[in-house]
Amino acid sequence: MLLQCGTYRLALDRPLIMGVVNVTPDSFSDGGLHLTRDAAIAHARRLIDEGADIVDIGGESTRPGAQAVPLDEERARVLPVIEALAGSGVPISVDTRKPALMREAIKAGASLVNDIDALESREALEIVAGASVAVCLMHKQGDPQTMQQNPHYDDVVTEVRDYLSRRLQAAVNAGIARERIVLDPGFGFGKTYDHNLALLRSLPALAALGVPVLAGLSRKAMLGRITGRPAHERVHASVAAAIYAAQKGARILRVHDVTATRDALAVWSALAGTIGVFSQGGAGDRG
Ligand code: HH2
Repeated sequence: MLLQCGTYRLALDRPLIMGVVNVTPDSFSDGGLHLTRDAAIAHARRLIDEGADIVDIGGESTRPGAQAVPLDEERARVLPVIEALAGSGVPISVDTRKPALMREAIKAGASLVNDIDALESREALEIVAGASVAVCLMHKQGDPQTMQQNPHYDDVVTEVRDYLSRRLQAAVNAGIARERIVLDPGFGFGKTYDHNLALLRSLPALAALGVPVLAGLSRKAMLGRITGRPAHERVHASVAAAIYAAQKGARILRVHDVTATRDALAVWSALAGTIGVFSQGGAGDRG
C-alpha cells in the first residue's frame, strides 16, 4: 500500500509516524509550548530527527470546549512554519478545517491536508481535488465546542465506518485518487470512552475500506481515564495504544512522542516477525 502525498510516495508496509506540532496557546497536552514560529520550527525539526515520517502542523486546538480561531490568527501561526519546513525531507501536513488556509498551506509546501471536517465543505473538496496533496478524512460527531456533552450512536462502529465510506466516495467522485486518501475514526471527537474503545477494537473494519487508516490516540482523555494520569504524563499509555492500533491495522500513528513510539514500533515489528517464525515451529522448538 502506498500514499501519494504531493511529490512524496510513502510506502505503508510499516506503520508511519505522524509527529504533532501544535502552534497554539491552548492545545490539550502541549498548548503554549511551541507558540512562536521559531519554537514550532525547532520542535518540528526535533520530531523529524527523532524519526517522524510526516509532521502535522496545527494552529487551532480542537479539544472539547475549544474556541474557534479566526483565519488571520491561524494563518499567522501555521504558514511561516510550513514555509520553513517544506523541503525538510518529510511531507508536511496542515491540520485545518478552513479552505482558505488549505489553499495557502498547499502553496507554501504542505503535502497533506488533515481535515477534521472530512472535506464536507465543497470548497475544501475542490481545493484538495485540484492539488496533488494527500488528505486525511476524519469522523467527528458535533463540533469541538459541544461534541463531548452527549455523544450518542446506536452502533458506533457501523456509523463511523459508513460515514467514512461515504466521505471516501465523495472524495473519489471529486477526482481525488484513492492513493491520496487516509481515513480516521477521530478518537475523542464526539465519542465517549466506550465509543473510543469499540472503535479501536474494530479498526480492522475501517481498514477493510481499502485505504490507510490513521489513529490519533496520543495523550487523549481515554488514556487518562485508564491510567489516572494528566495529559503530559500519558506517554507510556500513548505508546501502548499506538502499538495496539498498529496491530489492528492502523498505517499512520499521529503522536506527540516520536522517539518513544518509534522504539516501541521497532521492537513490536521485530517481535511480530519473530513470532511468525516461532509459530511455525514444531513441538520442542526452543526459539
Ligand atoms: N486529534 C487532534 C487534532 N487533530 N487530526 C486527526 N486526523 N486525528 C486526530 O485524532 C486528531 C487530529 C487532537 O489532538 P491535538 O492536536 O494534540 O490537540 P488540540 O486539538 O488540542 O490541539
